[in-house]
Amino acid sequence: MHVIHRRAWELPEHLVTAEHVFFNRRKFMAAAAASAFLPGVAHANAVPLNPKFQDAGRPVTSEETNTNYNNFYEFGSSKRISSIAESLVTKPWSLTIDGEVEAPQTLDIDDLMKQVTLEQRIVRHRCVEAWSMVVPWTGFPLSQLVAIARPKADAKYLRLETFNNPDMAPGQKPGFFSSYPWPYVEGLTMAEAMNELAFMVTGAYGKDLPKSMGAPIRLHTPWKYGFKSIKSVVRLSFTRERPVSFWEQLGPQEYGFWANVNPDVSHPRWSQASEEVLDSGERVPTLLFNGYGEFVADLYKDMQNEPLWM
Ligand SMILES: Nc1nc2c(c(=O)[nH]1)N[C@H]1C(S)=C(S)[C@@H](COP(=O)(O)O)O[C@H]1N2
Ligand SMILES: [Mo]
Repeated sequence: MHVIHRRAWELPEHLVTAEHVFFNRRKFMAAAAASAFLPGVAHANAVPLNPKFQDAGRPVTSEETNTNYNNFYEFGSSKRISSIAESLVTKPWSLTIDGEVEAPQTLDIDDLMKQVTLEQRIVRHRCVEAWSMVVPWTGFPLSQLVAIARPKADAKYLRLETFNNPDMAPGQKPGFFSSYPWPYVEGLTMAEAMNELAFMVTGAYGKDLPKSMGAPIRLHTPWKYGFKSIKSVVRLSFTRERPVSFWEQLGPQEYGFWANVNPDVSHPRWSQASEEVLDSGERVPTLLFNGYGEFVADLYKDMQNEPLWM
């Protein structure tokens, strides 16, 4: 965002723009100047950057890299699924909320968007495959969606589910991946879901979320390996039983429920000690909880017998 500071009467727009448009533009420019904006990112409207997440300690990964290096198995196992993912139909889109709630409901995403407060966050994303990037998300804390869902006191877990439609996702066609247990499922404890780091993402780089990144709405849990960050969510179920996630069902020795980032606990087939930072050409040491321990370490302090790191 390039803001030119001039006095209002010096602005050439004043001469050519209708007064109400001029006024709105001034308001927008004031908002843009007041909140810290991402350099070089175009903003359709002024979504504030959460000051707690304005610096990920590494440069933001380029949009070009991020939209062309994705894990989205519904569209195949390649990282370059962005053009195939264009067949994902995101309008209309609704979220079904069920399980242990006061009243099950189906929420149209446009209605949901009117009920939440958007913010931007720049956060690190660490895939279990030992690569990472830094992403400027737009979205809202998952806790806001939980409040809308009104779970009952006996809800212990939140189970999230992706669409299942072989007509728009070739990976879901019978025989494409033998025995993959579609739809993609993930889960969190209620305490994790209420943690301020758990984020529902609706945009990236100041724009609507690209299909390859899980449009129109996906989860991001930056302290966990990337597979927890389920894309293109259609259903949230509040449960008493711990959900079994997609990768856990496929390979429970390799992918668990907790999946918290820990450099000292190797994946059975590779080390997690370091990661390749996409775009940078560098490998850096991986951080416990991906560096977000101040927000989440307390969640696990009485769980030493759980396999927290896979
Ligand atoms: N529905 C669905 N969600 C998914 C996946 C997937 O294959 N399907 N892959 C996961 C993995 S392994 C990672 S690393 C992230 C990748 O998100 P990105 O493509 O936006 O970087 O999405 C996660 N969410
Ligand atoms: Mo991943």
